[in-house]
Amino acid sequence: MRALLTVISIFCSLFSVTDGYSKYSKPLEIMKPDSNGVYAYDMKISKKLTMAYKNDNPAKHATPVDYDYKTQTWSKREPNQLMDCFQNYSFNHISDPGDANRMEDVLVVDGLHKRVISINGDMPGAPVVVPYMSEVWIRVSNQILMDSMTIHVHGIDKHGMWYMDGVAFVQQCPIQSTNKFEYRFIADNKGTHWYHGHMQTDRGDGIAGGFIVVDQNDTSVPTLDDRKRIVPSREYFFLLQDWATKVGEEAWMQLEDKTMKWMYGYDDFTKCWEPTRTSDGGNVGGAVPISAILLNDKGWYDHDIIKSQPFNLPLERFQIKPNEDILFRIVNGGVAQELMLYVEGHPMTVVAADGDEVVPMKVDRLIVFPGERYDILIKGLATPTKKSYRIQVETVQKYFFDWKEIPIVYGFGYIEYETDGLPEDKTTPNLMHPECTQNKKCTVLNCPFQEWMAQPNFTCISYDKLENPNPEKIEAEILQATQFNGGFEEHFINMHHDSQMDQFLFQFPWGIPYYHDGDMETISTSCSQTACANNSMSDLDTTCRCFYHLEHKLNNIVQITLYNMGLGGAMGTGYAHPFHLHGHHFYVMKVGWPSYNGSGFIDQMNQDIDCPGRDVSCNGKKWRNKDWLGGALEAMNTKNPTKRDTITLPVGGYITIRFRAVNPGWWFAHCHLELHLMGGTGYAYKVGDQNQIYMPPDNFPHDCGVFKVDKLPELRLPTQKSSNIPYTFIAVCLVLIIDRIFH
Ligand SMILES: [Cu+2]
Repeated sequence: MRALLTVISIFCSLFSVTDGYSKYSKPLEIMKPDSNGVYAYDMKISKKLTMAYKNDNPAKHATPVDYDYKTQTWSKREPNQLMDCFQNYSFNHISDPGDANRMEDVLVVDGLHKRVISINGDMPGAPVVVPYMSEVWIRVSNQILMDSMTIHVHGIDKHGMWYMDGVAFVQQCPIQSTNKFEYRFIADNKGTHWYHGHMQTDRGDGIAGGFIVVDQNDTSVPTLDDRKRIVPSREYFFLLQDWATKVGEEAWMQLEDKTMKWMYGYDDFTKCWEPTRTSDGGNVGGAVPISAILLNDKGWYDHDIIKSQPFNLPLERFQIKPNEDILFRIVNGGVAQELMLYVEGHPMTVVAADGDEVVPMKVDRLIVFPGERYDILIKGLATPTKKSYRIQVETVQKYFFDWKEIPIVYGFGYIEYETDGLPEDKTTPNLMHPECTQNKKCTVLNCPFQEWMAQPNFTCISYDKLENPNPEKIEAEILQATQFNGGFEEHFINMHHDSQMDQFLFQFPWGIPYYHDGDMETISTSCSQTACANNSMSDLDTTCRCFYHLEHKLNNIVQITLYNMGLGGAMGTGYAHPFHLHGHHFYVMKVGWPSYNGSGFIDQMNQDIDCPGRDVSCNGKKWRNKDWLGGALEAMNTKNPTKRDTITLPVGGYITIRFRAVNPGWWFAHCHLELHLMGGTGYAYKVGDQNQIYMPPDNFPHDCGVFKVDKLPELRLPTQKSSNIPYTFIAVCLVLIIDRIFH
């Protein structure tokens, strides 16, 4: 009998869902490989109702649940469809042990009931943790009823295997509804990365999760203590999201229709959406109304309640012990907003950016842009005075378009001490950063501007102040500050217009470029310089949508200067764009900022680029000082540039990046704001000639594209095999006859 019970309980545990709502975030753990040593992970992509459970329920009812912040209790609704729809029952884990299991299936998200895209029932998907250089096998089953999707693992270069990178229509055909697709590659880059959808708006609707690559031989991280390294006793992951009130498709349609002002609803006459600005006057593109800031799957839709009593809400909690060293691996997986965070009462040490180690830097606040990752080290207090300390996450937007002040949106998590007897702090938090004062200013890493005039008690540290701890490992040619004799290419790209790369709006091809080397025009619109007006906004919108792509010679040092200047900036100023490069990591060689007036507003664009001013189109511009061309850019960081894959381009300024084009294939580069990418802020790039690009497996699906039919199809049946027999028979007879004649 006992054996039978054991078997039943093992059987049940296989089917229990364990990654939904749980009070405490689980520390990261390395996955177990399969018997061949491969790290195989199945991803079932399907829609799921938030604030509901479906497991442990014979009728498979999705049962909505509700949370009462006043009593901090959960209840479940009556699942019987023939009974009162508002009948609620309390969860009782004692009288009904199944309730614990049911709660495990609940995604909180913003506390409202709606459909999101889930990965194995989670949103975000569970973090995947694999060893460095291990073989990864992600097996995707698309069970979304209507939509196709893909998975991109952001931060892994997948050397040679460009077709495993997941960009729909550049690297693969979309995975159609009901279809399956497998990704298989080497985890070739250590650190904190993430996976996300790369088809239209699927990322913002829920397809995202952590992807962590761990060096099993050395799990230590650097510290401020004279480069002493320590092994954190626990590592936690969290993904931040600016969770929108609308699904991505509706937000995109409203942008396309230019009906954005009804973002709060076409029939709500009390509220009108308008664009927002940061405190330097720069716009923030696609900053659609936010329902909640999520830390993992948890936030709250009622902005007044989360600001006044976050401690009463079901938010993410991370356990810690006094003096314990904890590593937080943080991703901003959101769609539009850069987010600032800090941990109450606990200094943060930044130890890695985009997965790559940096010289440890102590900061008071950290801003993370969509696509970026930072690892921060926290030390537990020796004598904590309360049970829980707030992780505060907030938007950085300052003004509406008409300069009215914008309300900040907040998200919270908690670190909670595993010490008995500590009191829970139930006082309304002061969210206005009271510990940052005129005498003791707070440092903020990664501001999108040079100084934060609207927050005089903040001191901005720009991301180029981060230092590479291992500069001796950087190739000499990356650091070369004199002109190159061959093997070098220099590109300039203006990202100033509203969703343009130079004057082009990127348009995805409708087939895979690799398979159309000689006939690209059959699957894409080519970009013609002459067809694109340089300074007329109306022409920009209509004529310049094309398959914009660059070509890099294999093994060249590539230097790209992205700038953000001239006429045509969105709403007159332009956006700060988080730029992400697939396939290669780059070194941050130089950041050029605009100049600001006494109020902190962008005054003049950086003078290093030959852009006459904001009234003239500045596409196609280069260095004002021609001596800087060819690799001799002055004031680059030739000492210790950091290695990144996502970095923010300031409004009115520029960034210069370098990498060696070692990874042949078709890749992608784009702004990581979802609606900007949708709008056209991206380009594909090809590294190497066609014969230098590794071929995908022979059975790689590449039949997306165009089917044309130029006449009424003929009615044809398959050719009968037997009809070949007479010809074969006749041929054999002829051979025999000829043979007879010649003998
Ligand atoms: Cu952008």
